[in-house]
Amino acid sequence: MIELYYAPTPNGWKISIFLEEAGIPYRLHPMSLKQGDQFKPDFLKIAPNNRMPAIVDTAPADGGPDFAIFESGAILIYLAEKYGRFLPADARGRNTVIQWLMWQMAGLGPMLGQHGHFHLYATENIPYAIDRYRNEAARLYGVLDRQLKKTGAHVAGSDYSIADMACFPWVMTHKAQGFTLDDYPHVKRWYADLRARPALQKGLAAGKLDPLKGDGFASEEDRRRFFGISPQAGN
Ligand SMILES: N[C@@H](CCC(=O)N[C@@H](CS)C(=O)NCC(=O)O)C(=O)O
Repeated sequence: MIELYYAPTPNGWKISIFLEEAGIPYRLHPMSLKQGDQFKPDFLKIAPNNRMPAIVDTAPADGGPDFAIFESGAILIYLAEKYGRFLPADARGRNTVIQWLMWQMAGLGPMLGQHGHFHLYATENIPYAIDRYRNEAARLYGVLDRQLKKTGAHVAGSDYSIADMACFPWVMTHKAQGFTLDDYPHVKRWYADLRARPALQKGLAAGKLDPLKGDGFASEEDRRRFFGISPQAGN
């Protein structure tokens, strides 16, 4: 069984989308990030970076003990390899998917994450930070648009892959972040194609509550810690 430690955010959705697309049974362990579940000692044994998503595979292919994995990109590669889905077996195809997965993990996700923070959540308006991350996010949208123009289909080529599953949930934030896909017509076409997939929609529906909305912070200290304004565990 795949035990999924999860909150409904872009990084969490990557994994619920994969599991639904591949039709793999899993047990959801909903986490409240605002209440600090990511800092609980039992979770840190699975995910030492105190961030979700994380999984525990209780039936690893080698027949060994339970195997815990953190970092959404590593989880996607592990699941793709274990179940032989959404990652080509040939070296070129596989490496192309991994290039775009790494691009998402190191670029698109973190830059949209920072832009989202300064644009939507920061209590202080800091134009320097907003502009810096907005410009970089716009550049990355341009890179993705040119790639999708080239492939004419999916992020890493003709086949749907874990690179699409990693990028899609972050592109979902475009409206809230003040981007329009009209500026990126190839991203717009790809986004609509993926949005129509029933399994992807099921992945997005997992554990509906949005942990970044509502009044879920127990205290101002929790809010400051969540957004990295106060030191966190391990600092
Ligand atoms: N690089 C990590 C990022 C994970 C991450 O930032 N998760 C966020 C939610 S999207 C989190 O758990 N935040 C909790 C916190 O900031 O305390 C991954 O892709 O798994």
